[in-house]
Amino acid sequence: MSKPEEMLELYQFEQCPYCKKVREKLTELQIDYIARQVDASGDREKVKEISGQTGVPVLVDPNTDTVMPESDDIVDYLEEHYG
Ligand SMILES: N[C@@H](CCC(=O)N[C@@H](CS)C(=O)NCC(=O)O)C(=O)O
Repeated sequence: MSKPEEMLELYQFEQCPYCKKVREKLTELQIDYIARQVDASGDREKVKEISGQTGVPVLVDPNTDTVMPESDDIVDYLEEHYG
């Protein structure tokens, strides 16, 4: 399948193991993305606003109007759309 036309965004923080899983899948698929850095224990207002919950990772794909939490769902989504 083709690469995304518009850049994906990943709300995440470096030490989060679930975020790492998604970063590794993005790298494996050679997909460029914008990392939106979230405080490990701080303000999650933006994450809540866009996804309706406070957990990260959250993937935003403007190509399909998708906003998705849950690392396993994100990995499956990336495989399906860009794998
Ligand atoms: N089941 C989720 C777990 C994600 C998760 O627990 N993320 C932590 C950071 S490592 C978090 O954001 N916790 C705060 C919260 O859920 O509000 C996934 O696989 O993405």
